[in-house]
Amino acid sequence: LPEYQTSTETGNRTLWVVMVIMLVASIVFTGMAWNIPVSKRLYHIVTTMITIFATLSYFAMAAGHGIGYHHVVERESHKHVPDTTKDVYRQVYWARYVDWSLTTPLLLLDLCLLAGLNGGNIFIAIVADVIMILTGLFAAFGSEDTAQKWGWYAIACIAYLVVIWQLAYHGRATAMAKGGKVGKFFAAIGGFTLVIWTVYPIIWGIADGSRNMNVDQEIIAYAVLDVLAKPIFGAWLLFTHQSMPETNIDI
Ligand code: RET
Repeated sequence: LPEYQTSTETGNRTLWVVMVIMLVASIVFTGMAWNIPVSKRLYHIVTTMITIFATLSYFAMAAGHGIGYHHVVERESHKHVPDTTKDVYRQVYWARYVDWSLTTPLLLLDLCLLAGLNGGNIFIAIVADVIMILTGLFAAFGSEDTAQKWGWYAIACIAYLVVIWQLAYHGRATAMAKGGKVGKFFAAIGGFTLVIWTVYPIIWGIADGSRNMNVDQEIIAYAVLDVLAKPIFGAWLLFTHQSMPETNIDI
């Protein structure tokens, strides 16, 4: 008999709660944008788009859309009889990957603008980030074979290292060059981002990768991370920007 790994009421309620948090953040960030001149709103616009995309993606997932089933054949060993196999179907929320492929480049754009990175470095960071998310999607769905799955995962991790290199090395240098205040703020919010983002592949490995976490636990883990990475990150960036003119940007 096949085994179905699906979310329950707990996971579903969590998805609705996060959707409301993302919606409230979008409204608050929009209100903040209205209070400053149009020419100075780039951080606000980018950040609001991030939470709007997240609102839509959480709405889809909570409503039961954007979900697929990943089929795996698990081998079961027995003591005195030959091994048998079991078909496992696990819910995978592909809506997340649609969300991440749009919102993680925008989050990086916020950080790149803050750091004052040049166009070339910004472009490398964003393209590497998109490669990370899409190869992560292949890891989640593309293959039933474990070795291939972890192969895609490894490629995604290499792309992630490229992102980190652009931000932590080049970004930190240009942020420091903008002066101590911006340098310190970039180090703080960039360090926060690095820690939060690095937990995503860990959760993925435990949940989707090795199925040691059930679907509800996975939803809750990503919910906490998403709230930190989007509304909390965004509020920190926008409030600091308003009180620190050195973070102003020319574009
Ligand atoms: C995957 C799996 C493959 C390996 C790696 C991953 C990294 C994902 C990251 C996601 C960040 C998401 C954010 C969402 C916004 O709220 C795709 C999980 C490295 C870093 C910040």
